[in-house]
Amino acid sequence: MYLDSKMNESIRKVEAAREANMKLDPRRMTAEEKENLLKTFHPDYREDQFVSLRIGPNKGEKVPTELAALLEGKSRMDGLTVDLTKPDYEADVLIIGGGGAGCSAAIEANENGASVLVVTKLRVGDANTMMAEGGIQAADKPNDSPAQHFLDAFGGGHFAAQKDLLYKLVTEAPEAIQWLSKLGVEFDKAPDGTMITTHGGGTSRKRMHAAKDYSGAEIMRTLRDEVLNRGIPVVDFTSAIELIKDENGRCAGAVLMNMETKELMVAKAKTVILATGGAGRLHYQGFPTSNHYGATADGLVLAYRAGARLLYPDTLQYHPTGAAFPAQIYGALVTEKVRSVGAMLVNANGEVFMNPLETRDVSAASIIRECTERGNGVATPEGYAVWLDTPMIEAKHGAGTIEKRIPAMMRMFAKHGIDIRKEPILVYPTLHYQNGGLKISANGQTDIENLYAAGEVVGGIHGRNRLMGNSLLDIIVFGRNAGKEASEKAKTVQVGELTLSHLSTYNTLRAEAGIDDDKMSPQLLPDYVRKENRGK
Ligand code: MEZ
Repeated sequence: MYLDSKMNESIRKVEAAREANMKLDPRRMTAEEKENLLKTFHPDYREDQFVSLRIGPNKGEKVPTELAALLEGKSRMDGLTVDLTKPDYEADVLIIGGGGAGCSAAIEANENGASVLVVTKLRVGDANTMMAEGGIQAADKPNDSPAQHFLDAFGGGHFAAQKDLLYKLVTEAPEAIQWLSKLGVEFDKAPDGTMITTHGGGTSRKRMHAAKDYSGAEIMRTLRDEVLNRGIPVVDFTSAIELIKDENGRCAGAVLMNMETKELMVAKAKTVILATGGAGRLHYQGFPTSNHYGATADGLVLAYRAGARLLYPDTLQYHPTGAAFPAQIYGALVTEKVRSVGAMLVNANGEVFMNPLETRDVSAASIIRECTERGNGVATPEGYAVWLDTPMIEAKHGAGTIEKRIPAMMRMFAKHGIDIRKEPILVYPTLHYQNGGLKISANGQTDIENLYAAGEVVGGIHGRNRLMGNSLLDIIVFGRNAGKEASEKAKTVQVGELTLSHLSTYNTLRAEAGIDDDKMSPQLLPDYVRKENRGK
């Protein structure tokens, strides 16, 4: 239900062109066209939105301005003390983060006989995993192979992925699907029991496994149940505000903070796994986000301050189709699956302006170009947008398809009076994923001994752009991997005297670089205080 007369006028054009548009098979862009498009329109190329880091392992490299302020920020421990000799918690493996990667790690570490502690600043399962919709990739069909999966992801990521990590991702994908199925994930299946798979942007084979369009929620539900059923201790509403090392420079725990009372506690561990997720709630460049409330780059800050290197921190993913209208769902994810099952992107004049399954960076840049340089966007209260012509889906595949394949989308828009079976929807890129993050080796360890990382906090698995469905996959493959490796390592670790001396080192670097602003980090929660009310 679009009440704006300009929007309605534009919808009439989309409806008039629908039949002809459905017959189109828009060509893919050439490599040169893509490169020019990205350079001119992708937000990663806006030089004025990045600064060079002045301190730390990535000194001299560019990162988003908002992230630099946190990486170079002042520790929340400044002026505070904790008694490191009297830990409040002790475990073999401390896992920071209760999303898909953290829970997968917890299950495997528990399976390997380790005592595990999960701490999470919100509740277990409050994570981007829960919000992933369209599916998880795995090359497990006869016409496909991990090699094919590798080529798609390597090309889609601009040939920048760490080959050993990507190899692990694609070769362990089929087993990851089996593992999830055995734990109880209800993937969509054909009547004969075979998995239904679809295309995503940049895939050469149909390898997206889904649970309708709430794939992440179904996976997270299952992992969370497994963690709780195993009796793995989980401390909710408790953030990690600094890592702790031992006298030998190895990671050995974290300072925790109760999010409500602000009480500080010490968790001592033989190994630590960071699984703190992404950064969408930093709203880089003012973009809305599809991310959950806790996505504030905390893990990057903790590890960077302790000396871990980041890989590709200057590359972010803007999901091409964030909801652009109505305002209540501005930035919410409109899953790529909507395009996989047949909807095309159409401009204000009813014209198809691109192949709907280009890779995400290319699609996002193409939508931005349509709305800016070409002036073919639909005006919305928030800016401009293009149409995603959802009624095409049932025109192609028959009545009932939308409710069966993308019911969450149908429900999200129905709440606002829009029936996506009958009306197209307005979309614009939304901040969705950090392609960069902590550098790890294939065993999941960061640059710091006994500090492991898994999930969105890691960089390098996907290169400089990630394909749909490879993130749900990486949290499982690398979450499990980190759980196995960290628990195995814990068997051999003798923790020395605990210390926070790396904070003094960091403070010295700050002072030497003349950094005197008092922005505290990690940020922990998004900053939604109106500018005029700040400090009140
Ligand atoms: O991998 C993702 O980011 C994903 C599955 C998102 C989506 O469009 O549904």
